[in-house]
Order: sequence, then C-alpha cells, then structure tokens
Amino acid sequence: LLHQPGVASQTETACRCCGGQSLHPFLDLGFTPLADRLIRPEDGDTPELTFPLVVAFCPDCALVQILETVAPEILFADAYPYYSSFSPALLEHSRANVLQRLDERELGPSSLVVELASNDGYLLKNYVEHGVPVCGIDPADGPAAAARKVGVPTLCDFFTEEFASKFVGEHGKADIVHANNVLAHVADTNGFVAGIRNLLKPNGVAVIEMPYLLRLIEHVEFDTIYHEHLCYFSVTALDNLFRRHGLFLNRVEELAIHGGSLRIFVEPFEATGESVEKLMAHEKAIGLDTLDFFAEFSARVDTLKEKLLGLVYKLKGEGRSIAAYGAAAKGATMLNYCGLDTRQLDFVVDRNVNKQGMLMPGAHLPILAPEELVARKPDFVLMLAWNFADEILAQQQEYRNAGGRFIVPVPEPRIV
Ligand code: JHZ
Ligand code: ZN
Repeated sequence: LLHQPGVASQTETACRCCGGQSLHPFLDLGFTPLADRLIRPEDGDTPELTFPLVVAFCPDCALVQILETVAPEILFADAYPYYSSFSPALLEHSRANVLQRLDERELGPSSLVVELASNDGYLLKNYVEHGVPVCGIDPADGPAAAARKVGVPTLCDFFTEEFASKFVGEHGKADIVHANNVLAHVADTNGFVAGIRNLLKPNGVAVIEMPYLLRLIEHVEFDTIYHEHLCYFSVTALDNLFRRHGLFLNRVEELAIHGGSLRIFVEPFEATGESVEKLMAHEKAIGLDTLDFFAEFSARVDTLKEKLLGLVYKLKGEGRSIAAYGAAAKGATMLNYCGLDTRQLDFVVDRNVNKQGMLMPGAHLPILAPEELVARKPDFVLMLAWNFADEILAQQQEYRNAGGRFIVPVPEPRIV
C-alpha cells in the first residue's frame, strides 16, 4: 500500500477540540486505507492511499482523538456506501427514539425537527409519518437522494457554523436537532457545535448519539477506530466541549447500539440531571479522564489480534474455509490491522446492495450477497459486523443449521 504524504490529509499537533498542546498518543494502528472507500474490481491493482491511524488523549479536555484529519470531501462525498436502513435493529432503535421524543414534547405542524447526517431518512421518516415538518442535512448524495424518495426533504451539504446561520435565516430554528454518529466525524468540531447552538430554539433540545469511549476500551472495540471517526467521546469530554458553546448536557442515556453508545440531551440552558452527574462521577472514579486509563489498551488490542490470528491459522491449517460477514467500516480496520486478506478469507457478505460487487479496502475481499453463505458453505464466517451479531445470527439460521459457524472477534475471539 502506497502512502502519498501531504495528499488530502493533515496531522494535528494540538487537540482538535480545546487546542491543548499536550496530546499523548497511546495506540498506533499503522497506515490504513480509508474504511468506507470500497474498491471497484477493475481498480483492484491500483495502489490505495493509506493514512496514519494514531490515537491520542488530550489531558486538557479529556478528549480521545486520532491525529490524522483526512479531507471530508474524500471521506464522505461521492460513492459513500453507508446506508442506515439496511439494519432492521437500527430502524427499530430510531423509531423508538422518535416515539419517545413525540411523547415528551408538544410537536405539531408548526414545529421543525432537523437531523444532521440524516443519511437515507431512516429516522426523520418517523416524524413525517406523524405530520411533523423535518429537514435532513447530509453531504452524501446517494443517501440524500434515497431520503427524498421516502418523503424526507434533505439538503445535500456539510453542516457547518456558516451553513447553520444560512439555514436559520431561511427555515427558522429547530425544536429538536438529531445528530447520530456524526459528531465524531466532523473535523471542525467547535464549528459544528456552534452551529447546533444557533440552530436550537431557546427551549429546543439536541439529541445526539455516539459510541461511548468507555465501552470501546472495555470491550476492545478498536475496530471502530478509523479515519471517519476523529473523536471518541466520554461524558466528561462532551461536557467540556458543549459548555464552551453555551450548551449543556442535561441528560444522558446509555444504549446498546454500536457496541455501547451514549444518547445525550443538550440544551441551551443548564439543568444538569442525575444521569449526567452519575456517569461523570463514575468516569472520574475510574480515571477515564486521565491518560493512565489508556495505558494498557494497545497491549490488549495486540492480544486480541494474536488470538484471532491464532484461531484463523489453526482453522486454515485444518483445511477449513473462512468467509466474513459485514463489509462494515469497522471490518476494514479489523482486517487491515490483523493483516487478514484474500489469503485467509474467501469473501465477505453484506446486505447493502451498494457494497455488493465491490472489494473491501486494503484486504480486497470481494463483497457478495448474504445468500452466498448458504450457497458456498464456508466452514466459518468471521463476524466483522459484531455489533449486529444477534440480528445476523438469527438471520443465518439456515447456514448455521447446515453446520456453519461464526467467529465473533470482539471483545475476545470466540466461535459461536
Ligand atoms: P455497521 C457505521 O459503521 C457507519 P460501520 C459510520 N461509519 C459510523 O459512524 C458507525 O456505523 C457508527 C451490514 N449488515 O452499521 C450493513 C448486513 O449485511 O455496523 C453494514 O454494511 N446484514 C457512519 O460501517 C454492516 O453490515 C445485517 O443484518 O462499521 C454493518 O456496519 C446487518 C444488521 C448489517 O457499521
Ligand atoms: Zn483537548
């Protein structure tokens, strides 16, 4: 893999949130290709761009972050292959989220709900069903077009501080702003949060989801580290970030989705609830706001890698065939960091029809439809989308009844 230094990315030397100058790297995943940049088969011989993937801790604001910033135009623009609606569990999760918001707030035809990174309309369509006006904002044109098709008005653009001012001038302010799994993706974190502050009505609320750093560390979910994810949030770091912009974390919920997530409720006035105080006290007690907490992590990642490779090589030595499930972004990190590719794994399956027919970045596994598991009967399947393991195992009863087995890599490689 070829690295072209200076092309399309920059290495940060100061904290991307607070500007602090004492970033401490604690994990180096090497040079990796971009996790969602799938390869067309005809481009299989063209060397891919790779970028350094180093994770660091900022002692000034407790934010964990990667040092490399890849230009967003490269990460998210054309051919961004992620469509939220391929997971029924995620759709159910999002629908429940909307029903709770409708329960809590008086929303009607004169309200406005905005979602940042609204993808294919998977969440906002639930408000539309209830007659609440919405506007989605998403820079990826494929998913944005899919959203419009299901009746979710969507502006195809990056959400920035300037965009927010223009938007408020044209559409007014929002009662609810949703932003799921996007805060970590934004290079100008402060501008994004300032934009949210501007977008909210005085009594409005931003309901924001992100993977929880504590679960990432606990469960060795190192594969959720890739260039799209610039930040890895604790409640403490989030509190520091939002306060800087006159926004307050008043409530927080823990969710099981994506290996363990936070849903935070942010408002333009301070009314800190018990849920926030409890989690912040817990983080302080375990030292999640100190560098020491991360000292062992790199060794634990390597242990996982060694165990997984040990298992894969043992099975290959016994003449077993192995495929993979989920052409997920996190799958790219798992494969590339472990050095797994077409030498060990025959193919990967994924329900997302936009991914099928392409090759995984770096590892170049061909992406096929899930039906191929039953058709081709690999002995084992490496579960790259382990965050949806329950859902996928249930769907794959036929393959499993025929003797097929899954290898779940996280938190510790095991066969199910
Ligand atoms: P999935 C995504 O990451 C996208 P990824 C993004 N980078 C992000 O921030 C995180 O989530 C939080 C497929 N699948 O969603 C769909 C099946 O084939 O865990 C996906 O390609 N059958 C913005 O890409 C992949 O697996 C199924 O039954 O790491 C899962 O990828 C299900 C449920 C999924 O995340
Ligand atoms: Zn900082």
